Amino acid sequence: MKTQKRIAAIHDISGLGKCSLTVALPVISAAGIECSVMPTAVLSTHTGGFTGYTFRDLTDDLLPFAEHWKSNGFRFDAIYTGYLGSTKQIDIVKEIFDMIADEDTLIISDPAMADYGRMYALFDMDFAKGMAGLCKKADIVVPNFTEAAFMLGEEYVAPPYDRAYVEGLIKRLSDMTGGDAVLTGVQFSDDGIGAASYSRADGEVKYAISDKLEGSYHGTGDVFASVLTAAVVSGRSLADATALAVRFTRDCIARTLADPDLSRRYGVNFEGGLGGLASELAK
Ligand code: PXL
Repeated sequence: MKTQKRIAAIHDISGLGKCSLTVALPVISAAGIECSVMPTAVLSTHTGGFTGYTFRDLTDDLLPFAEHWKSNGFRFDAIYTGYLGSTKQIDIVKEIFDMIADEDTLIISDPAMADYGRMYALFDMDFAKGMAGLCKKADIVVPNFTEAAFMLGEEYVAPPYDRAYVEGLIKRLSDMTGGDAVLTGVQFSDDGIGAASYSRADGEVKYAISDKLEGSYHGTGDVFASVLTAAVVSGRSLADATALAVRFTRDCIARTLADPDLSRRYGVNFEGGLGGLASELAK
């Protein structure tokens, strides 16, 4: 029996709408990995497409949370960060990396803050600068094209892309962070979508592209990054983990599209894929 791995997931918890911790926790658990959660904020729903949501900021709890974990001597195979509630939280989470990571802890950061050329509600460009600073402490970053461009101080470019742009962007990003990168939302044509991965050790950009299904769905970035994190911590290479995350996310969208209850489009049906993910990662 191998020692069970442990990941600390630092994200908000949005009560309804399937994103951040309500995705990271089940996905990582399905992979057989312990998921310790550090909630950055508690919301009634996520902020994309809902109005009137509650937002309980937990900034003041984060350091005491981490101090308690540290004083108990817990070690983490990985720390996985996502949506953070404020620029102040970014600085605190950087401090938490120094407190609870050891030299073998992998830091994976999804700078969840923007999409389609726009920052999410509640964030501005200073937040993007702060997030770039946090990503410099990560071993793997998982942005979409908007987040990558904003962290580099570049203009957002809408799809379709050519290889020269994708490979230039991912390498500039990796040079900025000093780590590996996975870029989501790669589209070379109207009928395919996927991700590019760049491992500095290989020095090569690899692609995983699937067929593009109709519509756009909230929370797919969180589903993707959670599966990628679980797969990397399970021992998959970055390129294999990226391919698995692309396939898993595509299948979540297919399941959601096949569901006549449109209200379920606040987040995708990832639950139906957890059994398959568990078997795949147990191999
Ligand atoms: O899926 C990213 C995300 C996570 N958490 C909250 C959000 C969003 C995107 O809008 O609002 C609270």
